[in-house]
Amino acid sequence: MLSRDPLHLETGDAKSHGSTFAADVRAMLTTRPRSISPKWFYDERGSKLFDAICDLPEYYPTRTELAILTQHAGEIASHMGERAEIVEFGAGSLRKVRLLLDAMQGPARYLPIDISGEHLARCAVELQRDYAGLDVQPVVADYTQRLLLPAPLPHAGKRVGFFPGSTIGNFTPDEAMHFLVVAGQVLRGGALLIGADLVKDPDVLHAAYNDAQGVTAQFNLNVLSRANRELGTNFDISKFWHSAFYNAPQSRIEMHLVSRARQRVSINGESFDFDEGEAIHTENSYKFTIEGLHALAVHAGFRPGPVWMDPERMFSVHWLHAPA
Ligand code: AVI
Repeated sequence: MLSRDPLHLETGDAKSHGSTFAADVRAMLTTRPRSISPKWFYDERGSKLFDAICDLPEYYPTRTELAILTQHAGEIASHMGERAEIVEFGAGSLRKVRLLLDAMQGPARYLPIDISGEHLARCAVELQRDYAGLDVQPVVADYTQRLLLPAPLPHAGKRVGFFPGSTIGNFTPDEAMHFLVVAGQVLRGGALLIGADLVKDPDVLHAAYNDAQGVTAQFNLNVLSRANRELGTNFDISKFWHSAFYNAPQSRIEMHLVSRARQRVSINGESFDFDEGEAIHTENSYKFTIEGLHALAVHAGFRPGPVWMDPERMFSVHWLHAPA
């Protein structure tokens, strides 16, 4: 069976994505202190750089979460029950879900949601090839907006959301709450399986975002290269430093791009100045305690269930019961 054509939902297609990048880059240039959303990291090159980050020796989250999912897949699958439907938010390359599908009892349907339609369609076809009996329905949408998903199949079991990778940590607290409320609405009566990176030794965190090979630096700088490619800006990439540090009072890694010199950047004939040392804030990556994640979930209407962790308590995977 071939994968179905992706469903395109109005909440965010490729076009609106493009024009908003232009607006966000302009807002970053015109507003101080300067900042831009980390969602703009993920063009084709940025997605490849992120995949490379996931394989770095210093970047523990991906391999730790994979180990947790591998070790506990059977138990997680028993919570899902028979004929469950998986909805994956920001599905990316559809790698982690395979661990769940392999352990599940007759999964009814898999709905991967992603903003990047072409990549999603390609990965969905590959997955469909490997899981011939599975109903795969890719959905192209911005899952951070309100979501309207296809109705559950008549004989399906629970609808279970899957949000791995601690991507929730890249949201502001308000965005995280908004995401959980929206997820609760589409998962009514089901559950959410969510990965959350944990608070830990700041040296370990620092190394994870300042790798020796400089891949994270390239990933960070890619947002400026992307602006040059797509919007015709003239950022001189060699004139910005990658800076990542742990802000302990806020429990988050912050990434910035710091101007190495006084410089001028232009877009559509307009010029903007950067002082030496002036920074663009590009990403927050919040780290959680189990209690903190539970408090957020309860506030959004979820009821905490089991939590799975690695022996060093580096990373956590949570089962959250969705509102009825
Ligand atoms: C996708 N996200 C959870 C990653 C993180 O760790 O916050 C993005 C990332 N940024 C730098 N390295 C990885």
